[in-house]
Amino acid sequence: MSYDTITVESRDKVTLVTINRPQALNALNTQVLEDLIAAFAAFEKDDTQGCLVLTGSGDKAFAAGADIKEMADKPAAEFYNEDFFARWTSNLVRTTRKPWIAAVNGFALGGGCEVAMMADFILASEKAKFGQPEIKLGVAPGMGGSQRLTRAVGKAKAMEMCLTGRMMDAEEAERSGLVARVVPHDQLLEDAVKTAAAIAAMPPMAAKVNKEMVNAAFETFLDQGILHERRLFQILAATEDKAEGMAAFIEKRDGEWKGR
Ligand code: CO8
Repeated sequence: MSYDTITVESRDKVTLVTINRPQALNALNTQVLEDLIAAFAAFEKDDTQGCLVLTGSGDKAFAAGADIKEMADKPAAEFYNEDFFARWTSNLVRTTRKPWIAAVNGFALGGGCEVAMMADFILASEKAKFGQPEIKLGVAPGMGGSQRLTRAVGKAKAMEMCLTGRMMDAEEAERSGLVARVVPHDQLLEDAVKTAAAIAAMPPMAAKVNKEMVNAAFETFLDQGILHERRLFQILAATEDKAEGMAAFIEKRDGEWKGR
C-alpha cells in the first residue's frame, strides 16, 4: 500500500512508520491522520508484525503540531461536528492493541507531543523538544495533551508548559518521566528498531496484555487497575505461551511463541 504523507517499511517483525512532510516540520494534517490510521490498522492485522516505531522525517521534527494552516479558517462548529481529533485517539490508542514506540527525533509540539504521548513509550534523541504551545495560538491542547502530559510529568510542570508554551528538552523530559530513554541523535532509529524487535520477539498475547495492564494504571483508580491486572494475569495463565515460556525457562532454552 502506498501513502501520500508517510512512509512504511517492515524490518523483520518491526513496522517503521515515518511522517514525511519535512517541509512543514511533519505537521499533522488530515491526510497524515488518514494515512496513519490505515498504516496502524494494517500493522494491527498483520501477524508477522509485532511492534511499530513511529518517527518523523528530516533532522528537525517528529511533528511540530496539528497543521495550523489547515485549522486557521476552520469554524468552531466544524471542529465540534467533525469531532476533530477524536479519531487520533480511537485509532492510535484504542484499536492498536499491539505495542508501538514513538521515536522523537526533534520538535514534538502541540499535536506532535500529543501523538508521541499516545505511544506506549517515547524514546527521544538528544535533540528532541517537547511542548504544548497552543496557548500562543489562542487555543489549548485538543488531542489529550492536557491530560496525558499532566499524568506523565505532574501538575506543576504540565501547568507551566501549557500556560507559557515553553519547550522541554530531552534531558528534562527524561528526568520528568515523559520519555523512557534519551539516546544520541544519530542512534535513535537504530535503538528504537532494536527495542521494538526485542518487544516483537516476546509472546504476542503477553505483549498485548502487559500493555493493557500498564494503560489501566493510567486510566483507572488503583483498586480497579489492580483488579484488571489480576484478571488479565489469570487469562494469560491459561495460554499455551505461558506453558511454553515456563517450560523453556526450566529446560534452559528459548521459548517458541504461538500467540495463544
Ligand atoms: N502547522 C503548519 N505548518 C507548520 C507547523 C504547523 N504546526 N509548524 C511548522 N510549520 C511550517 C512553517 O509554517 C514553515 O513553513 P514555510 O516554510 O512554508 O513558512 C515550515 O514548517 C518551517 O517552520 P519554521 O520556518 O517556523 O521553522 P523554525 O525552525 O523557524 O521554527 C518551530 C520551528 C519553533 C517548531 C516553529 O515552526 C513553530 O513554532 N511551529 C508551530 C508549533 C505549534 O504551535 N504547534 C502547535 C500547533 S496547534 C496543535 O497542535 C493542537 C491544536 C489543538 C487545537 C484545538 C482547537 C479546538
